[in-house]
Amino acid sequence: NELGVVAVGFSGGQCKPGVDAAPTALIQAGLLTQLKEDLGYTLHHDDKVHNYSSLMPHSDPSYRNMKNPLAVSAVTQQLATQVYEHAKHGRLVLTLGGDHSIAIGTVAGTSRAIKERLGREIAVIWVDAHADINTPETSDSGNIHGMPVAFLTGLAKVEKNEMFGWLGEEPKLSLKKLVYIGLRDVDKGEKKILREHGVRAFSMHDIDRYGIGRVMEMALGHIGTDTPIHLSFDVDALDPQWAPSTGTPVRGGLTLREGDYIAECVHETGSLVAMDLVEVNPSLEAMGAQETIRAGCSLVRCALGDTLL
Ligand code: DIR
Ligand code: MN
Ligand code: MN
Ligand code: MN
Repeated sequence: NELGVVAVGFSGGQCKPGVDAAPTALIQAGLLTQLKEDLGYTLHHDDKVHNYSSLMPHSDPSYRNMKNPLAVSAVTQQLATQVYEHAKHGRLVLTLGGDHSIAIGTVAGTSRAIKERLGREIAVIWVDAHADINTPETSDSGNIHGMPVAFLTGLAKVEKNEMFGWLGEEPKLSLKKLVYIGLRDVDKGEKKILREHGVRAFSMHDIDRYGIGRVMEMALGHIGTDTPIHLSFDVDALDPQWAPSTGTPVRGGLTLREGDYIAECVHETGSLVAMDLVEVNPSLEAMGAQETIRAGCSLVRCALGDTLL
């Protein structure tokens, strides 16, 4: 039971400071101790919260509408290597963000390691209120945390190495191996992309209609058994009642139990190879920060095998 942990204190994929403080807050709340002592993992962690300060460019003007493009590209390239190094040794990789732009690095890292180690393509379960599949051209905000899926699937055009060219021409993730759960705030351009490519997506409407139990059966059925799974969990998938301290809260979300259930079901597949927990921002909502941190810890414990009985 080997677990690689990467703590990423990075907020450059969006505009609100504070999301970089999440890894420290989650660790101080006892998350890593619980994984070690209660769940029996052997941890591989450098005991650092990485801020990649040495990679920060002196000047980083918007480009093709993207904000902080050089910083996000450089950080995610380095993070991809960190995640790859854990995954190639067969470790489950837990990345604590940070905003969701960091998934460009984490998914790229697991994708490469699993291809090399097992000759397999990974599937990604993206749990989020948002689809994060804007291209630089469809994005209204210019925030790269709304674009990671477009970069990973090759929908967003890459350029020179320092403008995400390091991702290469080959997509890191197939649109057929992507499943969304929890969507309720999807931009017009994103809806068009999801429709045109037939991406499997379970919105809150589907969860209301079928219940979370059936939705997880269908989501995992789409992926198929024995496919390595990367779970990318944006805490804003949860209703603000459970996770108020996040940059872009959207009402009408998952209950904490539904979030935990998703994580438990993914654990039960035995196919989980990596998990990201992103967008916890302890500096927003002084009142709700502790609740949000507790919710984040719970989601991670459930995905890593904590059970109710
Ligand atoms: C919006 C919001 N779709 C954007 N995205 C967020 O900026 O592209 N993702 N908040 O988590
Ligand atoms: Mn680390
Ligand atoms: Mn997200
Ligand atoms: Mn989101």
